[in-house]
Amino acid sequence: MAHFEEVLKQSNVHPKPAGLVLQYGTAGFRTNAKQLDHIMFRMGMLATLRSKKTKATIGVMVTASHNPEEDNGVKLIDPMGEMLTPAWEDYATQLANVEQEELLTSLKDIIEKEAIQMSQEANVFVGKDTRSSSARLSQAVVDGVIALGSQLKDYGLVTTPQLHYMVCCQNTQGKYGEATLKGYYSKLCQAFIHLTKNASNRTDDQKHIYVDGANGIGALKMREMESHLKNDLRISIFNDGSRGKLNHECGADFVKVQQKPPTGIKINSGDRCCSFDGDADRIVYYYTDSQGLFHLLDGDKIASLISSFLKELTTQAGLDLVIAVVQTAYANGSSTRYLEDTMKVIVRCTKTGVKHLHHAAQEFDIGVYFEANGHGTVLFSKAAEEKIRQRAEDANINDEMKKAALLLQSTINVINQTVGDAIADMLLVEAILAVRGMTVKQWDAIYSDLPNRQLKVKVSDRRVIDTTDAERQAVSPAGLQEAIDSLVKKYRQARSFVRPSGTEDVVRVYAEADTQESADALAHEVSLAVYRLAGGVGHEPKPLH
Ligand code: G16
Repeated sequence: MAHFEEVLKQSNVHPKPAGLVLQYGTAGFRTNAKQLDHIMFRMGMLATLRSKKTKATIGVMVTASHNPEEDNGVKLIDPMGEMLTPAWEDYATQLANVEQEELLTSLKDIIEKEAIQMSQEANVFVGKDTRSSSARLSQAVVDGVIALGSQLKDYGLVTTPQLHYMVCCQNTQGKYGEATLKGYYSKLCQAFIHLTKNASNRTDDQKHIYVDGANGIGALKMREMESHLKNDLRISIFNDGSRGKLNHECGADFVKVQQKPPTGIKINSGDRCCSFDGDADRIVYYYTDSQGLFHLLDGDKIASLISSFLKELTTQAGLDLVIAVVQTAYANGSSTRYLEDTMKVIVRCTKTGVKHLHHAAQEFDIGVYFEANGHGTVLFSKAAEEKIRQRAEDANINDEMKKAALLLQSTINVINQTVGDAIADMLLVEAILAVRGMTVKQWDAIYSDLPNRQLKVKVSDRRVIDTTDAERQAVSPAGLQEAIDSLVKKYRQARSFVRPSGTEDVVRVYAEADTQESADALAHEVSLAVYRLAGGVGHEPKPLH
């Protein structure tokens, strides 16, 4: 077939380095940008096959999110704007790793297994972040898409969640919104303005937010959005990419892991700040108090704020809807206790990776899902959306119920339900604080985090670590879980787990305990156990103090 000749021709322009093997990780392929040209070309082809199979538009986003500037990666987006179905991750890995001469055989194998009609039309949306390698790599994606004869729309520079949004809009024939940046900004901003317009408790300083753009795409997109907010929110953007390096000492991952403010941001005590990551799908909040102490409000605290707001509104609107919060093993123990004991909402724990949380959240009327690192959103079932709509239009209810139902409708519209979205999440948090007249300190005080520490350990092959129970227990290498268990016993209110990262070549270690010294000591001791039992490379981990 003509397409296959074109594939052969183009694959010589995007050759695979012989012997290179890469795995589809937590959120797609991710490694040094120099190794990714063939992956991008091949993922362009896979997206085309997925589009033919689903008879829908598929998205391909070129980004390495929180990773350093020299890395890059690719995330594939399924028809409703969600992450690629895990069933196809195996095809992605297969196609990524076959040598040049087996490429056609591998493509034909996928076509046959999935019974794909090659005459079916295909459509692929492509987007990229601001990395210097992204332009070249997104061209490789485009070459792959065109080689298999698909239609294509290149959105150029967009945040990851914006591309997820476009894909969903396209495949719902505009029911979710208009598949343009203008459509995205106006939907979110109109909903935000609606939420805040009658917020009688809102103070002036609640109309001003400081944003660390991680020197990435989020900063550019916030600037684009500003005019749609019609001065309802003042935004001061730091780390906008004009000087600093992407994700370097700034951004959501840095702030969360280091538990300190990013460089490049000038703020006074009590100012409300947030940090995005490199592709603006994560957000964390923070402030410093009058003693100069740093306070982090991470994904757990954001989930707690949002779920309490939704519970209050559904109760006021007289709606009986089941609300659940989905977390991962990284969720702070205090947040889980607060949600279960004080808020009385259902809490679920899944493996790391938004695809797992998203899936679990779909089981409820309202599923709030957040990773502690600030990656999350809210999902409303179709039935829940319909009940809210009917209640808002019901002429026979009292004013309080009506107001709550209308606020719920606007809340749905300010959220990007396809995936975690730093911009949409920020607008939602800002609206909730405005409606409640709540300061960042009051929000922070809903519960106190247990002190915690995250570390990374380099090992020769991180796949030697295997986990179970939503990553809370290590099943291999032998002896590691026993070692962790006996270390945890030495400290009060302690918990620790380890897991191989799916985005970096490291093993991640998490520990929490009653004091910061204990959490730090436990994290260090567990790191040593990983180093010794899982084939650590380089120097032994040193104590933090
Ligand atoms: C991705 C995933 C997240 C995950 C993070 C870290 O985020 O989408 O769900 O928490 O990687 O994963 P790991 O610990 O496996 O490296 P992002 O924002 O980097 O795309």
